[in-house]
Amino acid sequence: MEHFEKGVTPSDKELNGSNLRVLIVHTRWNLPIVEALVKGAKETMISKHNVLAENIVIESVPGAYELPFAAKALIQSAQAQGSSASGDLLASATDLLGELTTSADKKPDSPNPGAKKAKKGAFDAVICVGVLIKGSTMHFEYICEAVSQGIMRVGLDSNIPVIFGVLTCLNDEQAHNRAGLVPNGHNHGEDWGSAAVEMALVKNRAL
Ligand code: DLZ
Repeated sequence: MEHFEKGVTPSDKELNGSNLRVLIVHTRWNLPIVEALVKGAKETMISKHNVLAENIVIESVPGAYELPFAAKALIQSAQAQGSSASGDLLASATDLLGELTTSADKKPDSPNPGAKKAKKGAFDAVICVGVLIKGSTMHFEYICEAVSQGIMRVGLDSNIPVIFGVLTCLNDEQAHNRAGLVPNGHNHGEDWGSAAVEMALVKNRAL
């Protein structure tokens, strides 16, 4: 048998996200690990897929159980605001992980008149990011089940791709490994960033 490399094989298509607007909703439970995953997703979308930093909106919720509701509410309000002037509210939503905002993100307008501008209105994709770590009770099982079903439902009901960026780990070590926080670890946030761009392009029939 050929050598088997576990994980996702990158798409052979060009994943150009320069015209996409993406929402990342993340938990504040297990925040240091979540921050690494959000950073991985954000930086991959910007550096690998040309998503504009100003077209990535980041919001937070307490825990993973809240992710589906928040994703749905934010998708709906962005759609309702559409391209109207009130769209500025979400377009300028604060980056709740301030340290993830680079100085380039903060430039109000590009001096280059041909440069792409920040999009307003509906999101093309959403990434829900969280880290569930099994404890000694059944809480983990209930939350995992509810969150995975909820995230799937939000995507199918809203017709916006919602990426399942939730680690469901048996211990801290697994979580650190999958957030790329240990040597030879892999940051799954990077895969989620690529998945969001790919699925947004599928949804927009741009692939
Ligand atoms: C309660 C709880 C527990 C035990 N563990 C986690 C976890 O590992 N990761 C996470 O994101 N959230 C956890 N929560 C919080 C729930 O997701 C939720 O925020 C609360 O039950 C309130 O609805």
